[in-house]
Amino acid sequence: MTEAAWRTSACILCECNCGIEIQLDGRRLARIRGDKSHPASAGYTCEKALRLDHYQNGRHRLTSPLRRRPDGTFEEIDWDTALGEIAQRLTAVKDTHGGEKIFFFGGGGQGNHLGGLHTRALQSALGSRYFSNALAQEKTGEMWVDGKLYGGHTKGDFEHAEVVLFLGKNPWQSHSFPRARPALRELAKDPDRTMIVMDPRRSETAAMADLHLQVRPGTDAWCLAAMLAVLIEEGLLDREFIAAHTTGTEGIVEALTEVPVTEYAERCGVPEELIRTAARRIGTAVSVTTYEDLGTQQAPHSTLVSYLNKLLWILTGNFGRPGTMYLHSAFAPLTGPSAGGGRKSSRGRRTPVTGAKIIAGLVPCNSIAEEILTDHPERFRAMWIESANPAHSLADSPTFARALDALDLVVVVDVALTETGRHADYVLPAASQYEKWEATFFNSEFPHNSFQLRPPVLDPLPGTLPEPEIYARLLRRLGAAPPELLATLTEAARLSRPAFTKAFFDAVAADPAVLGLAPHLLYETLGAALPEHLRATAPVWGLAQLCALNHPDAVRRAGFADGDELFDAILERPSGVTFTVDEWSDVWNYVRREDRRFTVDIPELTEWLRQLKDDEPRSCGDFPLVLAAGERRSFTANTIYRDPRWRRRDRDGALRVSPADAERLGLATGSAARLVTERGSAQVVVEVTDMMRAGHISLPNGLGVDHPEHGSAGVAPNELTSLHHRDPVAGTPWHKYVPARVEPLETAPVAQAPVSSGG
Ligand SMILES: Nc1nc2c(c(=O)[nH]1)N[C@H]1C(S)=C(S)[C@@H](COP(=O)(O)OP(=O)(O)OC[C@H]3O[C@@H](n4cnc5c(=O)[nH]c(N)nc54)[C@H](O)[C@@H]3O)O[C@H]1N2
Ligand SMILES: Nc1nc2c(c(=O)[nH]1)N[C@H]1C(S)=C(S)[C@@H](COP(=O)(O)OP(=O)(O)OC[C@H]3O[C@@H](n4cnc5c(=O)[nH]c(N)nc54)[C@H](O)[C@@H]3O)O[C@H]1N2
Ligand code: SF4
Ligand SMILES: [Mo]
Repeated sequence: MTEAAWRTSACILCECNCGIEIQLDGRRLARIRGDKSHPASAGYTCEKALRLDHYQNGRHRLTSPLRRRPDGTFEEIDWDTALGEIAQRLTAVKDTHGGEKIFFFGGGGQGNHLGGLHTRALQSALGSRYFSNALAQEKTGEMWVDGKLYGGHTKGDFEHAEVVLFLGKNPWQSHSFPRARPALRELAKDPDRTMIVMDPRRSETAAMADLHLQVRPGTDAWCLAAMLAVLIEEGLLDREFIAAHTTGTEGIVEALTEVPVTEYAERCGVPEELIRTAARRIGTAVSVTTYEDLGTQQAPHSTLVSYLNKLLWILTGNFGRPGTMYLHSAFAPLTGPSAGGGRKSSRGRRTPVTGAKIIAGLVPCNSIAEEILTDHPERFRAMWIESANPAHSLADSPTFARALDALDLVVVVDVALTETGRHADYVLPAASQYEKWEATFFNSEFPHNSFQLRPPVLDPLPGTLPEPEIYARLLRRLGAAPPELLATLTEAARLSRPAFTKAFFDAVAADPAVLGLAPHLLYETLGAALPEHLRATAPVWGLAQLCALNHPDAVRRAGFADGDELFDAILERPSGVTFTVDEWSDVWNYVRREDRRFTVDIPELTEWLRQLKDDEPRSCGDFPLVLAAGERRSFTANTIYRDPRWRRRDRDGALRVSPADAERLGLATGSAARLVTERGSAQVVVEVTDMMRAGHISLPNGLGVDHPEHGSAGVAPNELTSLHHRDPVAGTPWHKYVPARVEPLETAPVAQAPVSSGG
C-alpha cells in the first residue's frame, strides 16, 4: 500500500500557527508532523498540535443551523430558512434602531482570520460601527501605549538577544514566538546570554531563568519603576540613542529619578540587590528584548506597566538592531488604527452608553455588558459573534449571558454549540479550519515577515459552510452590493487580471465606501472568475494588493514586483511565503511619525507613575489570596478543544496552591476545596506545588466547557471574575488578580496520579 499523502496546513491553537503536515485516514487527522518548509516554524510543533483531530472530528461539531425555541431548546433548520430569517431580523433592528446598534464580536480566533474579512463587509452593509474581540481584554492597553510612542506593534528578536526579559509571560507553555522551546533552551544554556523572568510564580520559564524576579502578584509597576530608577542612578541610559531617536523623555526621566528604589523593592517583594543586578544586566548588554503578556496585561497598573516595559528598552537604546526590539510590516491589519498612530482617526472615540475609550477600534470587553444592560436609548440591540466564545472568555460570564439574553437578536457562527451559542437565537455551523482556505494575520516577524494561506485538507462536513459562503449568501439577501458594480467587476474579471485591477481600483477611487464591502465584492466577482476551488482566496488578492502598496520596497525585495505576483506566490506556496524582506536600517520607516522619532512623553502615565508612591496595597477583606484565573498549561488551548479527554494530565485543571498556604488550610494534592471570590464560587481539585508563592493561587484557562458526550471538566474561570476590576485607561480586566479565598471541603482527597510541575 502506498503511504497516504502529507497535506500542508497549520496548527490553529495559538498565535504561532506552526506549519504542520497532516496524513489523513478517511476524515481523520491520523498523523501530524511539523512542516519543515514553513518559513517561521521550520518543522517545530509543540505536543498540543498532535491532537488536532479532537478539534476536527469531535462530537461537538454542528451539522445544521440551529434556531432557539421559546423554551431555550434548539431546533435544526435549513440554511435558506436560517439566513432568510436572520436577514429579516437584522434589517428590522437596523430600521428600528439603526445599524450601529448591531454589535460585532470576534471575527477570528487563533488560526482563522479570513472569515473576519467578511464580517467587516457585513458590518459595512448594516452600518454597524462597534465591534470587539479578545484583544480588548489583553492587548489594548499596550496598543494605546504603542500608539502614543510610535504608532505600530513591536516585537523582539529573541533568538539573537543577549538579554531577554519575560514580563508576566511563560513562553515555555504559551509560546507566542517561533520555535519558543528550542529558543528558550539555547538562551538558558548560553553563559553569555541572560534570561530574566518577572513572575510571582516559578513558571517553567522562570525555572530556566538566570534571574527570577518573583514579584508579589500585581506589583510589577513598582519593580519596573525601581529597575528604571537604577538605570538612571547608575548612568546606564543610552543618551546618544535618546538624543537621536526620541522626543519628550525629560518629564518621565525626572519622575523616575524620584523613585525610592529600596522602598519600591520592598513593595514588590523582590530583593533590592536582585533588582539592581537585573537593571545593570539590561543597561550593559549589547542587545535586549522584552516580552510582556497576560501576567501584567491582566493585572493592576497594566497600561502603566506596558509603558514602563517599553521605557526599559527605549531608554537603553535597544531598538532597530539584531537582538533588539523592532516594528514590522503587516500582511493585513489585525485591528483598527492604534491610539496615537491614527491620531486623527481614532482619537476620542468612545462607547455610546458608558463612554469607555475605544482603542484600535475595539470596545473594551468589560464594557460590552454595560452597553446592553441599561435602558439607555443608545444601547446595543443585537450581536453577531463569530469564532469566539465570549460567554466563556469575558469577565463575569453570568452577567455577559444576561446581556446576550437582553438583546433582540444574537447570531453565533461557530463549529460547536458553545457556552455563547446557547444564548443565541441562531447558531450557524461553520466548516472547520481544515475544511476551508484559512490564514492568520499574526504575522509579526522582522526583517523577514511571512504569511501562509492554507488550502483545505478536507471537504466541508455535510451541513456546514465556510464563512465566505455564509456571508455571501446573507449579503446577497441584504442586497449589499450595487448590481451595476457587480456587473462591471464581473466583466473585468472575465477579461483579465489587469483589467480587473483597474476596474476595482477605479471603483474604490470613485467611492471609497466600496472598500468596506471589498471582501464580498471580491468573492462575488474575482472569486467567481477563479477556478471554483480557489474562489474563497479572492479577498486575499485584495490584501496582497494593499500589502504591496503599503510596503512597496520590502515586497519587491521579497521578490514580488506587485500585489499580483505576491498573490500568485501565496497560492503556489502553501507552506507560507516571505512577503517582506527588510534591512535593520529600514525599521525606522515603520515608525508612524513624520520625524521618525519615538514620542516618549505620555503625561497621564507619568502622573500615574508619580502616584505609585501613595498607592495603597489593595485591601481584600474576606479574600486574602490572589487568584490568577487563566494560566496557560500543557493541556490548555483557549476553548478550541472542547473534549476534556484531550488532556492527558490535569483533566480537572487543578487549583495550584503554594505549600505554605496548603499547610495553613490543611490541603494536599488531590484535596477538594471550595474557591470563593466576590463574584462566585466553584469546587476545585488542589495541586500543591512550589511553583506558587504564598498568597498566590492559580487556575488554568479554557476549562469548564461542555461536550455533548463527555460533559464538562474543571472550572470556567470567568464564573469567578468580576467586571469591576479593570484598567482605568484601557478597561482591560484583571483576570490575574482576583481576590479569593479557599475553603477545604470535607471530602477525602481524590486519588490522582502524581502531578509534576514540568511541561
Ligand atoms: N498552552 C497554551 N498556550 C497558549 C494559549 C493556551 O490557551 N494554552 N493561549 C494563547 C493566548 S490567547 C495567549 S494571549 C497567550 C498568553 O500567554 P501568557 O501570558 O504567557 O500566559 P499566562 O499563563 O496566562 O500568563 C503568563 C504568566 O503570568 C504570570 N502572572 C500571574 N500574575 C502575575 C503578576 O501579577 N505579575 C507578573 N509579572 N506575572 C504574573 C503567571 O504566573 C504566568 O506564568 O498564550 C497563547 N498560548
Ligand atoms: N479569566 C480569564 N479569561 C480569559 C483569559 C484568561 O487568561 N483568563 N484569556 C483571554 C484571552 S488572552 C483570550 S485570547 C480569550 C479567548 O477567548 P475567545 O476569543 O472568546 O476565543 P476562544 O476560546 O479561542 O474560542 C474560539 C471559538 O472559535 C470556534 N472556532 C474554531 N474554529 C472555528 C472556525 O473555523 N470558524 C468559526 N466560526 N468558529 C471556529 C471555537 O469552537 C471557539 O468557540 O480568552 C480571554 N479570557
Ligand atoms: S506552538 Fe502553538 S501553533 Fe505551534 S504547535 Fe504549539 S499550539 Fe500549535
Ligand atoms: Mo489571548
